[in-house]
Amino acid sequence: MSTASSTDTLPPGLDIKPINGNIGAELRGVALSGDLHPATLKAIQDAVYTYKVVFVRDQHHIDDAQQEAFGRLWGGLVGHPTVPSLGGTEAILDVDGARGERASSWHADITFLDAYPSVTILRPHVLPERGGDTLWGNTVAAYAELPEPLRELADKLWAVHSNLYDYVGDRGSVHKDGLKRYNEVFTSSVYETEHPLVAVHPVTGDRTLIVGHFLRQIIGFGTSDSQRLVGIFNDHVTRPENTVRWHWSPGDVAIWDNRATIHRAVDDYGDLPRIVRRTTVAGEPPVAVDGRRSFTRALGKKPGLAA
Ligand SMILES: O=C(O)CCC(=O)C(=O)O
Ligand SMILES: [Fe+2]
Repeated sequence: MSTASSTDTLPPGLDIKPINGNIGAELRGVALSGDLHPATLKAIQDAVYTYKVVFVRDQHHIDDAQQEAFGRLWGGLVGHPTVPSLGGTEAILDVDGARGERASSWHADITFLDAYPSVTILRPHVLPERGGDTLWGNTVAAYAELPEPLRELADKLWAVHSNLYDYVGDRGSVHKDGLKRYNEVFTSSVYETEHPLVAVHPVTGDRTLIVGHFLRQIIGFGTSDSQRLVGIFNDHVTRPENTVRWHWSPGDVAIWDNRATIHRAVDDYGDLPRIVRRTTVAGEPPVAVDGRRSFTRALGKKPGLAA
């Protein structure tokens, strides 16, 4: 893993422990807030861009307002374009398993928009007694390990991302009703965006794959060729060597680079309650290796739904 940060220049008390060889680190010795010393914020940001997802334990003092205040240190907050923010917050998305919001297929957040979020901050609000872990995969490491001819092909490809995706996927039927209701809100406006398959990360300069469940089709390919090709790239991101799995405890906060990862929750908690709260930071349209930028090419109300 490339190291953008060096542990010898860390502010006193701050400690970064990588979790494995390719993704994830635990940050110790910091109390997150909206009022961090610039050197501390810089060290956290370097850690996120280096390890792609960073976990901070024992942040019991973080409530919705504090989570948003910490998020604002990274740039403007952005809410979800179709799902209302939690009451009383500017941009917190409440993800409630009881409403069918299980987030259990691989995705990066809101890639159906061109300027999709740069960074996501997530904390558990209600945790099940067992299960409900979250996994992240490193899309930079996945690109880097591809055979060169495949990297050259990937560099040239563009894909359509949409919020009108196969939301049931290969999931069981237990939460079908909640999922259906949620999907009606989720797709009340439909977005279609063209992204390069490979973008140059605006902070690290690394090449990264833009994949995940909002990717509908590689442009210029038929459906089955597109699916098989995307499968090859996805498999590199989600193989165990490029992933980290986090088992949540109360007080945890996860911060991830949404432009260098995909993630999913593990839907193994049945009817036990599980709610997580998410804050997303504004991003900018990705840039392909040839300098072209992503763009949202269609946006409309879903037919048959009230405005
Ligand atoms: O529930 C989780 O662990 C992940 C939720 C998620 O994907 C999100 O909030 O973006
Ligand atoms: Fe997500």
